[in-house]
Amino acid sequence: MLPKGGGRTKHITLIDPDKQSPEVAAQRALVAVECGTSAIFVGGSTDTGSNIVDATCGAIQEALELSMFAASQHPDASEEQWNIPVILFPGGAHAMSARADGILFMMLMNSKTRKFLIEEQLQGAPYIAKAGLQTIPTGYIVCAPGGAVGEVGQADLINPNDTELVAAYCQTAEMYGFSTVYLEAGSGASSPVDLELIKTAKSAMDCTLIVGGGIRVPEQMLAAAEAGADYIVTGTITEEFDDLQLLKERLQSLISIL
Ligand code: 1GP
Repeated sequence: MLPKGGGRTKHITLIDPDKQSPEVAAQRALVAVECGTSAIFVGGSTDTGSNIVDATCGAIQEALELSMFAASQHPDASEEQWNIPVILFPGGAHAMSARADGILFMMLMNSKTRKFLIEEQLQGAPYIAKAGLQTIPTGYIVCAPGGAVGEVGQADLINPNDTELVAAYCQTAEMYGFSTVYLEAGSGASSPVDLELIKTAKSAMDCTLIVGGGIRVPEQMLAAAEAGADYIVTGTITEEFDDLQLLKERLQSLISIL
């Protein structure tokens, strides 16, 4: 899950279950898939309970299955288009669902508290094992400006000139055996992750590199892709459109740039 795309950057849509009903989340996810997104992350807000996360994962999975079935009835349609993983992006051990396909099993590497370095993981691991969720071992690194996740996660933020530090974090992630590193500027950040940090991270390790936070326009997508992101996550823009046609146009303009 989340392999490097052979040089081509892919897009991931983040759905925060707290921001809409499960039905609307499913509609938004389908629009994102139509536009070419490669995976759906479900999570974000720190206080969302497992019941809402589970209902949202279930609604998205059902919608994807229905679309896949509908495509199978049309010779010109592609079933494979709807074969998209739903992956938990948990704010903690309280936000789980067995109806996801996998989970970003994250260490918030630059957190100053044990809670996000190891304690939430200890709480979540037995559930994950029982549910049989595929884990994606991920070094999660919060960069300036950091937003809510920086504050809640008590992150020692990575600043744009901290290139040696971000390289050391990436090397550490790789030495731990993590498959993936996620450079995060914070949801709704006023500016995305600094491009030098992305370039440095990319050249410091062989892990899959995810970048997200504050990416809103095609130019920012392109710049992050050229700097070396394997996957770019957007979340907030998906929440801004109640009109699905407008959402489609906005996401198409972003994803088609890749
Ligand atoms: C947040 O990186 C994601 O965890 C997406 O950020 O909501 O700013 O797109 P946005």
